[in-house]
Amino acid sequence: MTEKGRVVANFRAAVAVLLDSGELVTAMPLSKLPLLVAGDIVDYDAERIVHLHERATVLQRGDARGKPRPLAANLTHLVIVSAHPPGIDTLLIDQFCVAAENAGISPIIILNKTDLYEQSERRKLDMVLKAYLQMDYHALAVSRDSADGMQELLDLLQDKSVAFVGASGVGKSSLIKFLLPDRDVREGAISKATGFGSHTTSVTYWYEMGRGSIIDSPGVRQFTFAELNSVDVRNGYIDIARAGQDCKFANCSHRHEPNCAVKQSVDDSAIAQWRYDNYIKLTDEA
Ligand SMILES: Nc1nc2c(ncn2[C@@H]2O[C@H](COP(=O)(O)OP(=O)(O)OP(=O)(O)O)[C@@H](O)[C@H]2O)c(=O)[nH]1
Ligand SMILES: [Mg+2]
Ligand SMILES: [Zn+2]
Repeated sequence: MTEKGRVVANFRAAVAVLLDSGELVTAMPLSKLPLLVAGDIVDYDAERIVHLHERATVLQRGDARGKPRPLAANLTHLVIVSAHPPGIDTLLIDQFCVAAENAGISPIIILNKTDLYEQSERRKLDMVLKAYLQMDYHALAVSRDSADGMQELLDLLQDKSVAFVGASGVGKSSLIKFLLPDRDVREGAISKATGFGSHTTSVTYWYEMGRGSIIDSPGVRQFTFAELNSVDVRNGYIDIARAGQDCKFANCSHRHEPNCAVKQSVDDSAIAQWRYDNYIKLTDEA
């Protein structure tokens, strides 16, 4: 009998699937299927994954050779976490924003560990928050340790299907643990069902949260786009794309063209200089 379920984790050899019946099983995907990821909806039959349901969205990154590699499926929102330490990394935040926008997923920016911020870092935090709020993104400063902003975060994530991404050590797993106090129990169940160790963040996990869900993912050092060209990057910078509608040239790259509305917006501080600098860096790369 075929049963529907949700991929909750992908190990090298097998995937863990939470069946609609509530049973947690491990299964081998048929070889004709693409790489399955947390959040995928699949059909399970006799210890096999026999079918992958169409993904509403899929977040991808480029592997070492630039080939697209799915990270998580069926997200409505991407929670991009940054913190000091290890340091608020606006380039990495922007990369995730661009990848999310191009995948039809809404970015949410979370700056964690506010309990640790000295004055200079606080200034950087305020500057970064302001820029993303100005573009109508959700952006929030939080602390797992002082509980600053945690209720707002919980409210914000209600009924959403999200994945937490960001550099290693920014507190993704800590925040999720706070939001889902029984997380360890569930991870233990996955580990028992699969026989794979779980006290590592090398695997992406899917958790149900109310009518929504949360995916915890391993930290990344850097992010490479998969199959995005410079026009995709330009469109992924929604503030720059918006301002760019008033440029003299429809295909303006916002670098050296005359009457560029984007460069004017940067001069007027309507677009932050660092957003523009990151945009130049990322379009160079794409
Ligand atoms: N002071 C302080 N420390 C925090 C906070 N949130 C997390 N930490 C600490 O930051 C460290 C890293 O947290 P993790 O949750 O493991 O980070 P992660 O993003 O899941 O890291 P990876 O799994 O490696 O990607 C841990 O020692 C946490 O206790 C916070 O709000 N304040
Ligand atoms: Mg983690
Ligand atoms: Zn322009």
